[in-house]
Amino acid sequence: MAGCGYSPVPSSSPERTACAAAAVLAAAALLAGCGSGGQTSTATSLAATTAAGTTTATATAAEPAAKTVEIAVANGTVDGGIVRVSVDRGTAVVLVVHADVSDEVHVHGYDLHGDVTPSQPARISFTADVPGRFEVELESRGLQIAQLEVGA
Ligand SMILES: [Cu+2]
Repeated sequence: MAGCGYSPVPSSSPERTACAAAAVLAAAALLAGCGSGGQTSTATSLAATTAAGTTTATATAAEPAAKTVEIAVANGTVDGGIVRVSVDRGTAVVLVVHADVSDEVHVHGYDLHGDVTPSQPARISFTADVPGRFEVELESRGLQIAQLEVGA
């Protein structure tokens, strides 16, 4: 808002109103600034606002992005500890599990399996459409490697 004070346009009242409105809109449009001057500034702000409105609408309508979760197991433990994953229901999830042993990755609840070897990570893709809290483990070792939490 402070930038409005530098407007070189002399007509105070209409410009002030327009600038105040533009300032609010400009703030929404990532501070697209109204400091550089009168008519041009206002036009720019309105254009930016239109673009911002379009962006917002698009973002709202967009599908949730896929969540990729990398898990690394070495020497019988999970790098950084058990990985906790929390996603909204309906999120596309990709689990990528690297291990220094051959085993089978098991996603409980969803009952999904994927083989892992030292040279080939397991890659399990699914849509998290069942709410709850589920273990992911290296099946034959009974080693929990992640906890998947899916919101209701
Ligand atoms: Cu299991």
